[in-house]
Amino acid sequence: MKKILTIGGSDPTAGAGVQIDLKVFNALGCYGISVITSITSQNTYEFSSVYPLPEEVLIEQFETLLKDIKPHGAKTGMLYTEQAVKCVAKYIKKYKIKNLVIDPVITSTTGTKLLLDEALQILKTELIPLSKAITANIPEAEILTGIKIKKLDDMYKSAEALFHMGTKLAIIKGGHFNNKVPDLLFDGKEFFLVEGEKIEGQFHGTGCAFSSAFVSFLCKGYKPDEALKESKKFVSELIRKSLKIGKGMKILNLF
Ligand code: PXL
Repeated sequence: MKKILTIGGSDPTAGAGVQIDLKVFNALGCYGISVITSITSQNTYEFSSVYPLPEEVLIEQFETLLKDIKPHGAKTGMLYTEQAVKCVAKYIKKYKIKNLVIDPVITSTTGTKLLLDEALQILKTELIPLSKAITANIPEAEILTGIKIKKLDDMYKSAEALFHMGTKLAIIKGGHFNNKVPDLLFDGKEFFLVEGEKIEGQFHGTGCAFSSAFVSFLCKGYKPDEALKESKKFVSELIRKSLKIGKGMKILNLF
């Protein structure tokens, strides 16, 4: 069985963060392991706080886990601090982890900062060059590349710019577009565009679920364009079946 490491924040609703990542790995037949960077306090309508874990706690988790278990792939979600980004880069290198998928989590659906400004710079210079793929939504791609995305053509330019930051597969998710929600992948040579159907509403954890599905399909040997198609299909289905478990946003349903 493929083993996949998620590195990110804890979300008590289990709708995003490491909790949803582990559920996605499981649903796709992979074994998920985790390193927690921060503890968030939130429910489906309110995000109240972020508590970043001290660096030594991150180091302790990585050292203990990775001397025992070698993952086939990894993904990052909420990293929050510069120290956390640097620490992740160090362990990806030290344990030569292939198939690193970066979900560049910058703000929560409710608008809370999930990556500090200094950390964003380090993510660009130290972590993206170690990655196999980056899965950015439109606002994240705009922040990372500085290119405003107003039309499809801008997505192509942005994907090229992301690729040139040092990843192997640049993915831009067009969920914030209104019509065909196009997702675009650029591998340095070719572009692949996958369209879907817009489902109205706000759903918690779709970015986390998408990047977790993508790393799972990559680890299972799917080609990048197939992994993209399958991940999009998988997440659309979770959105279609989403549940209202609290008073606010709906969460993805993996049953
Ligand atoms: O969806 C991004 C995300 C990632 N990780 C954690 C989160 C969120 C959004 O709220 O809470 C822990």
